[in-house]
Amino acid sequence: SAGQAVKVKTNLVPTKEDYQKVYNEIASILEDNDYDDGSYGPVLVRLAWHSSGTYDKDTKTGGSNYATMRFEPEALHGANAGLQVARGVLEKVKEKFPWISYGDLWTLAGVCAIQEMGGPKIPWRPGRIDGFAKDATPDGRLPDASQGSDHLRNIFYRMGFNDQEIVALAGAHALGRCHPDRSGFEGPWTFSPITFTNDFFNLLLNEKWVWRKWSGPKQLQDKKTGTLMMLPTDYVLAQDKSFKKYVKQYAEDQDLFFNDFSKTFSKLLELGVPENQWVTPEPWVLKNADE
Ligand code: ZEM
Repeated sequence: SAGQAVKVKTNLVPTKEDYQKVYNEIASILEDNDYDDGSYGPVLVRLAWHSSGTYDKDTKTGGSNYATMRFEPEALHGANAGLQVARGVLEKVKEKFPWISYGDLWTLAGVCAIQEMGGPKIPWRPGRIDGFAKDATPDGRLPDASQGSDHLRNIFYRMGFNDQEIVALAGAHALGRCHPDRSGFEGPWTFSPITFTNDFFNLLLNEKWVWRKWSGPKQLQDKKTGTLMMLPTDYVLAQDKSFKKYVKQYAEDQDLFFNDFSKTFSKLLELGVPENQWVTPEPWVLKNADE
């Protein structure tokens, strides 16, 4: 009758359940037997990291908020070579869930990939908004694998991390591989590149590493099989006294590594997002697809 309000389900603000649906959709597209080691997981972790690792704590610029890697020139920054693959597979998810921002989608994909590949739960929350090309940061904010410990500290201290956090994050190199047509480097770090483990630290400490003789960029290979690799920046973690302390701890204690990685990766993904944008005061823990 006249004057009576009609109740319409509006659902303007997506809920935790809505994001769980996106998570589940990402989980369902991870596997592809024709790609690399059979999973997009590693390259999705790298996308989440590169979209966040541009943060500078002094100017409060960069980070995952605006997903500026969608635009040139950031898409063409040397460090981001190959990440069009990750952005491409996530376009299919974006089509099904057009309401999610790119920054939320890319970071959620990193969380999903870690969890689905056997890693720890990564607390995550939505709130990033899409920005513009003008929000992009200059080239050179991500680490250069050919350099040493001073460079690593300069880059990661700028984001607000300490030595322990640098080592914890570097443990992500248990996953995936280097591609000659992306970075110039070649090969995987571990024998199980689509399972999240502390093997990066075990191998770094316990294998004998020798410089590879080849025409490509300087990298190390394991003396025993010659099939595994370490970047110069990985190798310094076992040389530098302060870094090495944590490498040892994480090699000995998988739970400690999983815990510290979870905290630090979660922190990385939140860099540069203004506090008032978060839709929840505390990050959520999303369920694995098989839970
Ligand atoms: Zn990586 N990383 N990374 N990294 N990374 C590569 C691949 C992957 C460095 C680096 O130069 C490279 C972190 C830190 C650092 C992953 C995750 C994380 C590659 C190979 C290089 C060269 C790219 C290629 O050719 O495809 C350097 C110097 C780092 C400083 C410490 C952090 C932090 C990460 C996440 C927390 C992952 C998962 C890969 C594998 C990607 C793939 O496609 O398999």
